[in-house]
Amino acid sequence: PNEPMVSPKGDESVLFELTEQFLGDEYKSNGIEINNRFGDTATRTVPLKGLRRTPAFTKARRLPTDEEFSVFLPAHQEMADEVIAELLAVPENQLQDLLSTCVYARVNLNPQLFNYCYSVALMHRRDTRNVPIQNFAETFPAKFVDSKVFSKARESAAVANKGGPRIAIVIPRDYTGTDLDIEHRLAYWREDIGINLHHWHWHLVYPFSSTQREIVAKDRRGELFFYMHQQVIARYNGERLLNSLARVKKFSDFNEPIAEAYFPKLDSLTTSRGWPPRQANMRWSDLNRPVDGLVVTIADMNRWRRNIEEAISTGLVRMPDGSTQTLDIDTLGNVIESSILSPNREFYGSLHNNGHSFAGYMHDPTNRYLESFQVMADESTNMRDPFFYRWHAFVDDLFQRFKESGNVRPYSRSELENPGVQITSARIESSTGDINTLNTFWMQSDVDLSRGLDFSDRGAVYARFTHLNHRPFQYVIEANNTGNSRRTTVRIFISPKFDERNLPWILNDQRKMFIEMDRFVVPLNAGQNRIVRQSTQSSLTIPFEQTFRDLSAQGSDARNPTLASFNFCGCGWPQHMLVPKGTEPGAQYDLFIMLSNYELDSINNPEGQELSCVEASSFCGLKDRLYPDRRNMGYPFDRPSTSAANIQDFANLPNMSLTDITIRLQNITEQNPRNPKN
Ligand code: CUO
Repeated sequence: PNEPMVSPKGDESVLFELTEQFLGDEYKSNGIEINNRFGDTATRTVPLKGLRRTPAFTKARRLPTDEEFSVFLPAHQEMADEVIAELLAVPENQLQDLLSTCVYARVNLNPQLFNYCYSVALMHRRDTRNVPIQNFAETFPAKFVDSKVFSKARESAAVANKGGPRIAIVIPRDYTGTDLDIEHRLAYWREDIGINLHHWHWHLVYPFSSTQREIVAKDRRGELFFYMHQQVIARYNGERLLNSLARVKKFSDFNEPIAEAYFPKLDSLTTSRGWPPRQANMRWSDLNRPVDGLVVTIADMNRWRRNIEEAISTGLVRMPDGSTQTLDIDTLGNVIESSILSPNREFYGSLHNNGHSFAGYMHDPTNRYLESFQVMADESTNMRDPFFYRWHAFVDDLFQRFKESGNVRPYSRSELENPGVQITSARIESSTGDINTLNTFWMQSDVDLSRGLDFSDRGAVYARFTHLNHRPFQYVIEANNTGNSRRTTVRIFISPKFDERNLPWILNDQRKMFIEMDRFVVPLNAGQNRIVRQSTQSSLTIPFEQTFRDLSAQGSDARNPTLASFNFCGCGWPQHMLVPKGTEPGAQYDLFIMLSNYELDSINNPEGQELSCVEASSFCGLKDRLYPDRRNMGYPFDRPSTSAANIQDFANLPNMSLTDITIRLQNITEQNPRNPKN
């Protein structure tokens, strides 16, 4: 109803032929001819097979089509469970039936609810696994860019000739605040479209609830919840130091006022309302919003937290029958988040998810004003908000306390060394010719928003945004192997060299600041070896074109079969944000490289599975396979060391190296060469 049943694809626009069976009552009774408006511009009409059975969607129908949807709201999660179950229940390889069921769901349900369930279903049905799901910034661009873009886009669509050249609508770099707000210094990072897309995609790949347990029960998903978010906090903290701010302060007193304000300046095209802002010094309140299934108090949060802290300090999880089990990091991830894999959701509650809801409803905790949630309660928008990092710093601290508790043993020398393997030299070579200097700069890129706009049948609507980028570089590692030929895992991390007072770190603080840059397996011949690895090959990142897929102006990747398998492949840290911003004079960083013992790293995954896109396994795992590293995620920095006080002590094994590097920001803005020529 509020978006067309047309799928533009390249120059083609496809119209589904909706018979009465598909229409909601409001259309049946008043005789609206739904096809007419877009029928004029459709280049192809697709007839639909009749529905064998009309899905009841008893719960899902209760969400009006013009409301926001969030998986953090228990009522919405139940609706999603219902729709996903229905889409998965269509028998395998009955794709016409699936299409009809999807169209029926699309016409009759809230568009965001539909989009979420449709994406999860495509990703998890065996017969649609390789069907690309649409980029979320394409279907719901309003969650990613300044709301002013849309009125300008309407204007431009109204006056432009079909197919004529388009002038990009420029999104200013500082549209959500000024530097009078110190937190605004980080806006370029928090509001980056690629970072927000990564986070949305991660949670789509790793849902925390489903009536189908196997959708949730992916290999080590609880540990990956910990690790991916831990690395986000480490990256954010490093970025804060570069902007002369201290590391983020965890939000641990749930009654304390929140100093950080946030005014998102996003409008929802679904609700036709602006996203609610947060003033400085607002507080959490008990939530009593039965309509959202959200009746939870701060006292509940404190009780769950105490129970989790008890599990962390004892190393034991209490089961519903009163027995106990040993706590491990994967279980702890599922407990804290919480996912349906949490062994005792009654006792440990849903601490992390409800934190997002408390933050999301500070302005209307009892629904008195019929207000929708703030950006914190939506996974595609919450990384924009400074409070996200305060909340996740609290969450991360729980995990770190577990890693620092007596229940986790520090690594022994034999778990860190790699007998016979020695790094003889390691350096970074930049494409600029610099050695051990990384170069960053600003770039303006155009994205085509037209597919998420219902007035844009006249062609592309480009928005031009500014983002950080860096010059490509390579790692060059020389290693000596006195043993037989074998494999090794190369692990590359960087960290700021000094803390916020410009003092060298103690290891237990710096280990939390190391950010993973790459991890890969290479063969080592007997004798001297030279390992060369490009920055674009990072196991963390996906290329710009894959982050933005159809959005990228010249990427035009719907027509590029090499990017067909977007589903897992859209998950990944954006390549353009791989390197921290640095500073103009140059920020000093430690480069840590380790060649670990492959016998303790290896995982038996089936070889030879054809992949049609770059995978970013460090944060996102591998589709239908085991996480490709047997070590604990974050190894070797996930645990404190008992023997080393600082990184120099720690990195003194022959299979490790520590190199001083500099990250230099060149404060210029370049145009992305892929931008369309005006
Ligand atoms: Cu990703 Cu809190 O888990 O946002």
